[in-house]
Amino acid sequence: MKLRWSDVTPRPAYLGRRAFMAAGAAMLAAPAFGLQGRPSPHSTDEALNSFEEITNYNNFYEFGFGKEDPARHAHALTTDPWSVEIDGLVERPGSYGVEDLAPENALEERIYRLRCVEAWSMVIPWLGVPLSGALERAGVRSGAKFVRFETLYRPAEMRGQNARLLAFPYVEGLRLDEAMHPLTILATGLYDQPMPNQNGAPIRLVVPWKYGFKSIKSVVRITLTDRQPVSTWEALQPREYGFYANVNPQVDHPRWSQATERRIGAGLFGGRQDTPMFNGYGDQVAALYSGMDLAKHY
Ligand SMILES: Nc1nc2c(c(=O)[nH]1)N[C@H]1C(S)=C(S)[C@@H](COP(=O)(O)O)O[C@H]1N2
Ligand SMILES: [Mo]
Repeated sequence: MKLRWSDVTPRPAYLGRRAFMAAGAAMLAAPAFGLQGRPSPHSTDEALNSFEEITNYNNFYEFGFGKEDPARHAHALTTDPWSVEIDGLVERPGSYGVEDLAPENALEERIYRLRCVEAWSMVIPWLGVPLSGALERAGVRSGAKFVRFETLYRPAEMRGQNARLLAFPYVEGLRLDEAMHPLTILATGLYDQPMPNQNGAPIRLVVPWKYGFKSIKSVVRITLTDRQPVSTWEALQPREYGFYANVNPQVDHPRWSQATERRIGAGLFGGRQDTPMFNGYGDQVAALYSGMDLAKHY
């Protein structure tokens, strides 16, 4: 299956997006934004969420709790200049530019399901590159077993950081084999456009078989390490947000079921659907966890 969003987006949604863009400063730039990802066999052909949905219903606690807060406040974030520090167990530690890690001419379109631990979901046409390539640029040293990611800490521009809604900076982590898996990407855009601030500009992680909170936004540091990182949500409540956080309909969150999800935009009453194991990516990723008790390591 090799599809691009323009092949699979229903016409009304596409027109909706054009109208949306025409309303903004981007008028002439619509075709000229120039970001075009190569189609990927990893893309789903499920119906896409609209650009409006993807950019107006967000979790990004650096800008507040509410789903509309990121759209309202993330414009305050300066995303250029930006650099990502890669350190720890690497051959070439240092400061990497977004363009070094995810060159425009290498971008792929990855249409992925996103399943939030809160039991809602979307389908998003990301633009990005495999994280593995970026890590290879820095040269992973033997002994590295995990990758730790950190989001920008800049309370002057990220108003939720002053409110201390979480222990900032936001931190996430992956096992090295999860980080090197071909489905794991660094995304720099969506719908053929540079990443909107509320979705984690200018560069964020996307790990489609895990709950959304693993897909850390606005990354400024990537550290290769021999120790399992403690992620922000895990530190807050380890019984609710484990390190692995693989989507698993059989392991309920202590406060709600994970068996089903509400697909955003699918309608107020008809929108619930079953959640598949590993968010539907089991064929590709189940082998990473063979022999592990997924009810214990959630
Ligand atoms: N830095 C940072 N990254 C974050 C979050 C956050 O609050 N801060 N929220 C996470 C959660 S809970 C989800 S569901 C996804 C949402 O991504 P989206 O808003 O692009 O759909 O981002 C994740 N990445
Ligand atoms: Mo989430």
